[in-house]
Amino acid sequence: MILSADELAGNAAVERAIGEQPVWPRMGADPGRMYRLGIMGGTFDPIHNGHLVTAQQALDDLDLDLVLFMPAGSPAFKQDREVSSPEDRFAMTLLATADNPLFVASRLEIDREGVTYTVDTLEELHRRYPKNVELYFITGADAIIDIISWHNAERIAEIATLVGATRPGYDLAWAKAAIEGSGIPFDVRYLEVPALAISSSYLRNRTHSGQSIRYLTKDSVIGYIQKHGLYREARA
Ligand code: DND
Repeated sequence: MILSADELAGNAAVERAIGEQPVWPRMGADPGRMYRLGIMGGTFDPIHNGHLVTAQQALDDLDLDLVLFMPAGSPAFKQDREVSSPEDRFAMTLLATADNPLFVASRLEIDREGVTYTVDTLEELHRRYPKNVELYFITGADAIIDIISWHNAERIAEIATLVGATRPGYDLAWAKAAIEGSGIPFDVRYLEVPALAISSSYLRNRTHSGQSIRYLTKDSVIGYIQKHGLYREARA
């Protein structure tokens, strides 16, 4: 499904509203309760069903109120690699999340100049929302070990809870030991996400070699990839 211009504009309006003032469910509006805001950060080159299923499971299992999908503008750990343009990655993220009212694609990171650091994003959300909004940063369990070496990891631990989603066959004990051994007091909730050993590079490689990526990501994303000729060229 390709969204009409009106549908896209509708989602963009929601996103603009999120930037200025939280929209439904109005995060933090009721001072009598706590709110949980999930943030699914990624390069999303392209976004796929693994990302979507993980976010949905985090939403359900951790009782989140909303998940922001946050494509990185200039991914910190991919400075030496070729990455699709931020606008292409944002458009695919918007298309993939458009039919879920509790998923919102955010421009926060792609509109920020310079290298994208997660701590800056969390700091901004922390400042923007009232104190009764808790931040949950969702990541794959393989990436969670890297968090120790992320920019200002200590501050990330102070302002957000981490959600580590395990991929199939992943040894969780190793991740837990690495986190505990870091000396940084991360609060990590682990999540088992069954199936889906999908990766963005797998989708790129299949597209490059002319194979179908149907059922690995949303049809709307596949339509965008075809229409814009993404991943036709081999990457270094
Ligand atoms: P990736 O490039 O791994 O994203 O970046 C993940 C997040 O880390 C982004 O928000 C980056 O800005 C942030 N980061 C990275 C490095 C340094 C710093 C920050 C810093 O601040 O210093 P991908 O698009 O490849 O994947 C997105 C997420 O989805 C990742 O957490 C990945 O582990 C996870 N994932 C899956 N989860 C479940 N099932 C699957 C998955 N495939 C990817 N099949």
